[in-house]
Amino acid sequence: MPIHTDTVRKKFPILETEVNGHPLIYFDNAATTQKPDMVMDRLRTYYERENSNIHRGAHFLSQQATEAYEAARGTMQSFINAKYPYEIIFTRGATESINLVAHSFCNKFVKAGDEVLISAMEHHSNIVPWQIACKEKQADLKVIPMNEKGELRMSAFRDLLGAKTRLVAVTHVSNALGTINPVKEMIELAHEKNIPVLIDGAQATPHMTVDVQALDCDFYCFSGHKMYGPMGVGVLYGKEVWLNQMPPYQSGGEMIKEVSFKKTTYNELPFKFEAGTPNVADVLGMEAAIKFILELGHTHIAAHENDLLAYAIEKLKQLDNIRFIGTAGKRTSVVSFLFEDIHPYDTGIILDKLGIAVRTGHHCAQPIMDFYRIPGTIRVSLAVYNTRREIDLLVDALARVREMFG
Ligand code: C6P
Repeated sequence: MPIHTDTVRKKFPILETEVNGHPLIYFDNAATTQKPDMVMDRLRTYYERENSNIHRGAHFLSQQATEAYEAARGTMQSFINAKYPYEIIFTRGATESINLVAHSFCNKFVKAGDEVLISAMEHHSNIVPWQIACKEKQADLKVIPMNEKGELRMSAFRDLLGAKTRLVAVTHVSNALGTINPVKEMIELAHEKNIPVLIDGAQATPHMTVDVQALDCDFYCFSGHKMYGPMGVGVLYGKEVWLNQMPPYQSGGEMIKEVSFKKTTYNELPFKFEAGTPNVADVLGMEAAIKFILELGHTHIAAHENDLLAYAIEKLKQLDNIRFIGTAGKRTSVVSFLFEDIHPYDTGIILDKLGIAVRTGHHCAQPIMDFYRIPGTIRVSLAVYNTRREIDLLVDALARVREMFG
């Protein structure tokens, strides 16, 4: 069914908030989405009736919680169509997932003089872990360049894939530009040279269906909180063949088979990568968020958000001195811009006074801002509960900003 925003919005009590005497308009969804009732209810039910440590106790609550946690792993598996449930590793989010691979994969497979390839439009979470890992291994970090529209230069990418490349790590959707990268084609090109590929899907899973087997990516990661779920929980998908060869990332309980003071043997997948007591409640909350998305349907969500995006761009174009940052042919849910003569931060402050939440600044993607030689942008990022009316109010507010600054 097409999205009926009045019905959807009723599930998000926070959207009734007033900010500075104005109804909240929440356009900071790429930072984190708001949470529907069913996610909050799931957290409450878990702590009220099911709370227990898992994989440890023989008692009723522990068994029940273990079953729920492992069933949630199955939900994640089918959400991204992974082949096996044990290819799903629960993490704190996209950042931790990337750190896990950067640490563990590079430990095993990268040596001095090798290369890791990332792109010019990565979030800091998909830059810094590789910088650290490459420094440790005396390897080189190479960058796929992009054009003025904010699209990756595919011919340069082809040229960069070489005998020394050990891994490609690239974002599916840019958080600052909204660009959807041609990841399937990139994976094919890398695989022609037997190079594995990690896809940062933090900004993709809320907006589009992801099929890791169809993509044939080697690693894929996402965060629960950007897709209507709780904070502090996320997923790393990894192909069995890689995960089995990689050493543990963190160590302690759960990730071991047997421990003596002389020697420790490691647990099987996925537990080898899930040291310590896991975040059971938030995993279950993320499962509820996935059910929320699947009930609405990615097709309907995308249709709604694409309509809003096109509408927003058309309306914003009418404002004087506006410069769009990121005009790729394929994009989703994000419009980034600034007034040439007004600092984005000043614009953000005024919007906030009018109850409108946007993100201003570099969006944890400073190299993109350096590329465009700008201090930052105003980023409007959309979710399923946003409306055309909210965009009209945003454009009115921006017109007021223009008036104030002349
Ligand atoms: N981007 C934004 O406002 P975490 O923080 O681990 O959930 O996600 C990190 C991350 C990784 N990759 C991409 C493409 C991202 O957009 C993010 C988070 C937020 O754009 C917060 S900085």
